[in-house]
Amino acid sequence: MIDEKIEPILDEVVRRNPGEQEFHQAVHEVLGSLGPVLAKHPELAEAKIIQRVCEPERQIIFRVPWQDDRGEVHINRGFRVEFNSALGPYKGGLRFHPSVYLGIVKFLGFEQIFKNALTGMPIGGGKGGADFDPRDRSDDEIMRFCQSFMLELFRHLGEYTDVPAGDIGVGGREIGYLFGQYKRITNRYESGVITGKDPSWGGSLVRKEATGYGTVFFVQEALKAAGKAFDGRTCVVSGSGNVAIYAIEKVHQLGGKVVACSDSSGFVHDPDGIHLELLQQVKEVERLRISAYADRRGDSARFVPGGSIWEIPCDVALPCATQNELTRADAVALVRNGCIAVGEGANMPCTPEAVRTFAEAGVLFGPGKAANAGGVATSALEMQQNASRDSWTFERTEDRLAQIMAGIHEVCFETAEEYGRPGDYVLGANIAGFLRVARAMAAHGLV
Ligand code: NDP
Ligand code: 2IT
Repeated sequence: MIDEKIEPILDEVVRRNPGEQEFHQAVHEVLGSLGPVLAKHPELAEAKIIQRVCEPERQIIFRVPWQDDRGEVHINRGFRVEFNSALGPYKGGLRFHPSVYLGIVKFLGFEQIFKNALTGMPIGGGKGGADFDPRDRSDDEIMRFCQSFMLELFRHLGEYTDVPAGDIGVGGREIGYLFGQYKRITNRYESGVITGKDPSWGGSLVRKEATGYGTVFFVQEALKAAGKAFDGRTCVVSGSGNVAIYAIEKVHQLGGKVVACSDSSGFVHDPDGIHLELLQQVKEVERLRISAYADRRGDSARFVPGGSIWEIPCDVALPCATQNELTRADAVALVRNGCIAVGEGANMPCTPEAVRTFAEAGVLFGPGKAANAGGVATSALEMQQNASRDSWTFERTEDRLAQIMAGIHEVCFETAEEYGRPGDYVLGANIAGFLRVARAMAAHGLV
C-alpha cells in the first residue's frame, strides 16, 4: 500500500513521463518505502525533495551515426541522464542493447542515485547508453560506434562532472575505445573521467570482479545475520556476463556450488558445478552463446533453450542478467524448491510480484541497489586511485570492497529495524539511500 501523501507524487511522475514503464516501476518501488520518512521528517516534504529527486537534473539525447564494415550507414540513439549530483559527480554506467530507450536509462539512473548513496562514496547518480546491438559486430564496428558515441558525449563529461562506466554490452573493450576517443578529442589524459579501465592503463584491480563479488558479499552478510553461511549451498546464477561470471567465482571460493547460468537464448544446467575457466573462455574470450559451454563440457551439462532457469532447485538465487527477468511464477518455483536467499546482481531483475512472494515466504532478499553496489563502489575506488595517481593491490582493493558491502548491509539492516520492519532490506535500502541524498539536497537549497 502506498502512503496517501506519496500517491499524488507517483501519479504526477507517471503523467509527466508517459510510456516509461520501467522508470515508473523503479519510482514506485522507492516511493513505496518513503511514507514513514515523510512522517518523521516533515521538512523534507515541505522542500518537495521527493518530487525533485524524481526529476533528472539534465537529460541528453543524441544521434549516433556510424558505418559498418560493408560501408552501410546506421543511425542509433544515444542517451545520458544526469539524474542527481547532490553527493558527487554524476556516476553510472553505459548500456548498449537494442532495448535501450529513455525509460530504461531513467530507471537505471534513478536506482543509481540511491545505490551510490548507500556506498558512502562521494558519487551522484547518472546512466546512459544507446539502442545499439553489439551482437555479431566486429571489433572495428564496435570501435567506430564507440568513437561516434563519444564524439557527442565528451562535452558533457569530466572527472568532476560526469563519470561513466560499463553496463550491459559495455565492458573492457568498449571502455578502452571510449577513453581513447575522449583523450584524443580533449587532449587530456583525464584518467578519472571513466571507470572500468584496464589496470594496465589506469584501471583498478578488482573493478572487473566487483559487482559479482559484491553481490555475493552482501548475501553472505545477510546469511550471517540469519545464522547461516554459503558453504555447501547450491546456487543458481542467471546471465553469463560480467556480473554473473564473477558472482559464480566468489560463490565457489566461499564453498558454494553454482549449478546453472544462462544468456538470452536459454540456460545450462551443470549439476557438478559450473566450470569457470570454460565459461570465461566461451563468454569472455570467444564471445559465443552459452550453448557452446554445454557442447564443450560434455555429458555433465545440458543446454535448455528458452525455459526458466529458476525451475532448477537451489538454496540461493542470484539474478544477474537484466530487469524483470524473474517473475512471480519463478519466485513461487524457487520458494517451493526451498530457496532461502536471493541477491539481485542485476538492476531490478525481480518483478514487484516476485519480491512480494519472497517477502511473504520469509526468503532473505537483497535488492539490487544494495546487493549490486559493489561495482560502482569499486568505480569510486578507481577514481580515488586516479586522483592520487596511485594503484592498489588486489588484496587491498578487495578488502575495501568487502568492508563497503558489509557497511551497506549494516545500514540497510539497521534502518529496517529502526523503521519497525526487521529483515526488510528493501525498506532499509530505500530509506537509508534516500535520506543521504535528501539531506544533501536540503543543505544545498533550492537548486
Ligand atoms: P553483460 O553484457 O556482461 O551481460 C549481460 C548478461 O545478461 C548476458 O548473459 C546477457 O545475455 C544477459 N541478458 C541481457 N539482456 C537480456 C535479456 N533481455 N534477456 C535475457 N538475458 C539477457 O552485462 P553485465 O553483466 O554487466 O550486467 C548484468 C546486469 O547487472 C544488468 O542488469 C546491469 O545493469 C547490472 N549491473 C552491472 C554492473 C556492472 O558493473 N557491470 C554493476 C551493477 C549492476 P545475452 O548475451 O544473450 O544478451
Ligand atoms: O549499475 C551499475 O551500478 C553499473 N553499471 C556500474 C556503474 C559504475 O559507474 O561503475
